[in-house]
Amino acid sequence: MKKLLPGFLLMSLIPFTSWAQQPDIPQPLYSAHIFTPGESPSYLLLLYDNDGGISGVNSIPTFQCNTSLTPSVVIQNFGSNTLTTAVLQYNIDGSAPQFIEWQGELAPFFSDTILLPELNVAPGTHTLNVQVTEANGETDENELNDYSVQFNIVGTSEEAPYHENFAAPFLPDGYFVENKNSGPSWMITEINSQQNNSSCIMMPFYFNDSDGDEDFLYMKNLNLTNLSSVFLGFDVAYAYYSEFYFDELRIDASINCGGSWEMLYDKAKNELATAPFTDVPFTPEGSQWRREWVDLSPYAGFDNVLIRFDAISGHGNNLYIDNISVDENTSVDDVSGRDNRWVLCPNPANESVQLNIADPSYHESVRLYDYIGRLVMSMSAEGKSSFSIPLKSTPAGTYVLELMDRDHVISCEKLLVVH
Ligand SMILES: [Ca+2]
Ligand SMILES: [Ca+2]
Ligand SMILES: [Ca+2]
Repeated sequence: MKKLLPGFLLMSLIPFTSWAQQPDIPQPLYSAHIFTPGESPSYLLLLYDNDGGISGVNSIPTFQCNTSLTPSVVIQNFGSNTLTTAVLQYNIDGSAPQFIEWQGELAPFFSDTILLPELNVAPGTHTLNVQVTEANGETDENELNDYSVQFNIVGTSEEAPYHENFAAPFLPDGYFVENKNSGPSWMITEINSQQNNSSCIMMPFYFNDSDGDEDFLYMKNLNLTNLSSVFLGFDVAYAYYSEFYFDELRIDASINCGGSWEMLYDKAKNELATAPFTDVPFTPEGSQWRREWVDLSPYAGFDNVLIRFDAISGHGNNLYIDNISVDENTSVDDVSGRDNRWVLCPNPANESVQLNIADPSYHESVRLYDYIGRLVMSMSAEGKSSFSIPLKSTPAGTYVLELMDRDHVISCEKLLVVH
């Protein structure tokens, strides 16, 4: 029988005002909400005499490499009667349900933890659904406190060289998105201006008004044992919204399945932008793409390398990524068919490096980036077939030299600076 919670209990248990001020907290009337690990639902009303619910699922990371997991679920009494028996039903992705009978003694709002049997799941994105079907021997009528949590199993790593141009209208196998607030996030979209095919991946920052929100795009995990030097390449297109509303893109890598991450790339605002800022949703023209290179050489030889794109929202404007490559060389021939004729000498270099360009007629500039993608130097290459770049004041390390025409990267080379 439905009833309203007495006012004093409502006020003592539920921070109504704080809930109303925090729209990111899952609201109690949305049964369709899918939780991510660590997120907890909130419940406001004791509407039923006998009502068991699930208030949390533990030991389900957002992703893991192991294909078996042993979650525990938190059963909570949302009814006004003491809960002494309950039947839990659970399944993965809507498959045949399994049942667990629970016995105990829970006063209203008290909870207990139940360990589920080991679950074995195939690589991919999955949803674990847990619900209480019976409470105190009666059918549990309140489904709003059932629980679903999404997780990802990382499969066997794919051997590099690796290329992905997002030709299909859905995320490629082995990719997944971590979006804690369930807002607008990484998605496949179509941009007519893009080369190869019109599909690419987009982070709709324009529509994400949650400042500081992080959305992760995980690439297919890769086996780099056959490569001695490795570069991650990708096309990017981005415009920010205004002087005060701009976003950030980071790239991290992990060799222990996400146990720890190293940041390899970090750009925002002008460094990230490929087009002038605009206050309408940004869609790139063909000339508004730029090829980026990230040195993955420290990861050469590892057999399970996980790479993620970390989109940090500043409520700016849309970001696009396409034509991801993980390969030994940085020639863009692989992805765009452009010419690549230049020589760096010496390499490694100490005081300077000499550039010899076969056809100087359509090259405009050379840019030098450091290991995490920060622009170190930019100089004109217009009409020059040979020139020298001074490196005396450039710290020793790994760099990337880009040869540009007016809008595009023509070619990239890895440059080692030693002193
Ligand atoms: Ca229930
Ligand atoms: Ca594409
Ligand atoms: Ca988000």
